[in-house]
Amino acid sequence: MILITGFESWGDVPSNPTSELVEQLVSDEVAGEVLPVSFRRAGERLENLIRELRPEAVLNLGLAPERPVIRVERVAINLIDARIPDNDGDQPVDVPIDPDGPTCYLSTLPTREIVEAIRREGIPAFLSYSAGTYLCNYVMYKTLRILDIMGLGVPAGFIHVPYSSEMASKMNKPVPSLPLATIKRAVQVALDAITSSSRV
Ligand code: PCA
Repeated sequence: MILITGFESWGDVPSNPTSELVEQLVSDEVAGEVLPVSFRRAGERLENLIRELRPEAVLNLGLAPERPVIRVERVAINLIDARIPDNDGDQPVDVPIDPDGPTCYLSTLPTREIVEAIRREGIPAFLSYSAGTYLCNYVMYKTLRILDIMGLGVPAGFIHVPYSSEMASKMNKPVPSLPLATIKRAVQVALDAITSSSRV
């Protein structure tokens, strides 16, 4: 069983393609969860899910509103610096995610293979060395931290996606986007790469 997570919308983002992706990708082998954009609630939800499901891999997804391509994140840092409040109105600035945790965790997914496999499909994808300092970095760090504490050596990491073109076409400002089917294909290719590299 692979666990994939997405996010609800937040701030001035009208809708988040990752919640739709998670709903569409759930299957017998894939469990999905849409996480709240909340520092207080997202970590707890993740921890409960991982303890309950004991997944063989975890793939967290999030929207990067300004980016035109798929970005496979390589590193999560132990820092929150929220530029805007989360959906509970909390805005932590310059605080560690876990005061007892390491400075950073590297993704344990086959990140380069995933980028290459997505590009072979004709979909633009890049490695990224910063998942930001908001909820996405938080969830990637938390996932790797929880797995570390539990001693579960399963692959885990994060992929940022752009808006879907379907969403972008309803917005009143120009934003980079890819068709939802294209983003979904990229995530499927990533899941295949994770499965074949870890023989989940
Ligand atoms: N993207 C935000 C939080 C939720 C999401 O989908 C981020 O990049 O932190």
